[in-house]
Amino acid sequence: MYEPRNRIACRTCALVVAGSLAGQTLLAGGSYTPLASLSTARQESASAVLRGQVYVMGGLVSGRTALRSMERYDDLKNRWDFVADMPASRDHHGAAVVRERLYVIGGYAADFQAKNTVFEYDPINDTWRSRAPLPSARGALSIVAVDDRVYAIGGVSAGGAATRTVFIYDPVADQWTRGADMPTAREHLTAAAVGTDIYVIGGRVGSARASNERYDTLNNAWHVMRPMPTARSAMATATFDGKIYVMGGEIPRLFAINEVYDPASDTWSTSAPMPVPRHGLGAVAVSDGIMLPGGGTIQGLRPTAFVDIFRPFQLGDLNCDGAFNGGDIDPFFLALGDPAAYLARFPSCDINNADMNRDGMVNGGDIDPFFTCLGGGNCP
Ligand SMILES: [Ca+2]
Ligand SMILES: [Ca+2]
Repeated sequence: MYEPRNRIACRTCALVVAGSLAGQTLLAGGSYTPLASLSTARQESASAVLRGQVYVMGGLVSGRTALRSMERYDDLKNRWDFVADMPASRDHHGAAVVRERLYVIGGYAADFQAKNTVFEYDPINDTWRSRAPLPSARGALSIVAVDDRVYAIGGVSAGGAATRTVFIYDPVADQWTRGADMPTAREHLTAAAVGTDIYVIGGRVGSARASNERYDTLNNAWHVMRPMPTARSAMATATFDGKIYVMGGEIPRLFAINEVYDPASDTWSTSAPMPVPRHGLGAVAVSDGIMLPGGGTIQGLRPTAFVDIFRPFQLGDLNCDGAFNGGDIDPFFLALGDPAAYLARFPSCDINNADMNRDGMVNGGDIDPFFTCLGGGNCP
């Protein structure tokens, strides 16, 4: 969900830029920078931002071993610290934050059976407690928070069937209600919020799905949107600057692809592919990009501790260093005056970042908006 309180302070950017530009992988449409690895390799874990810090909890470390542990990212020291274990091991669960509490919902235990548990984490006291359970057990589901409610969407039932259900949790009342069923049953699906809408993307029922369905939380209504170009499941999905990035995944193979959905136009585009393809990984929007902890590095099971951050290119960033500043002036004029020379000099950058007035053309009309934004005025 794109919301300032869910995004960590920009201390990470300084650290990333100063510390590891040499390790950055620049590709058309964005860049990926490795961060400190998790203490424990894990896939099918969950992740969330709580009080400005990224947490990763649970997941599979081997075929039959689910984890109880939770790690918290220290963005000043670029390291992960263990905090209190969850009450029980979980994998294929989901997590979301409401009112500065973390909720870990559903998932499997080592028996690979879906659970109905709800665990609440208090970051001040580093303690967990159980809350009202899901009305029905679910694993490989999606969990998203919107307006102080937690939405548990789809996933596998205790009987192993893919579901269409929406369960809605009110943490204050500690009560669950049921929302309208989504059009397409799915598990290993992903979801992300933009405003008060939740977009539920991909997943599988045997084979992978390309479905993109929008749940309007205000009206409890579903709308079928333009499908994702590449059917996949178990992707990393997060909202950044109003767009939804859908990265990696599996079925029918391991994917590196990064497809971007723009809810404003109901269109898809392609951004930079992942240099380290994974599925069953975390995805958390932070101040300067989307952090991607862990995941499986082959289709099936091979968990990694690897973590990187994807930073979409931004308008005005013509040298694609992740920042818009005076260093972009010369590349901007090169892009305007000699696009071929620009592309030759900056082969991994996106010339469309010079389209400052977003009219689909890079030309003189972009000069005033460029300098207005650079000078601290209105930016597109
Ligand atoms: Ca720049
Ligand atoms: Ca333009």
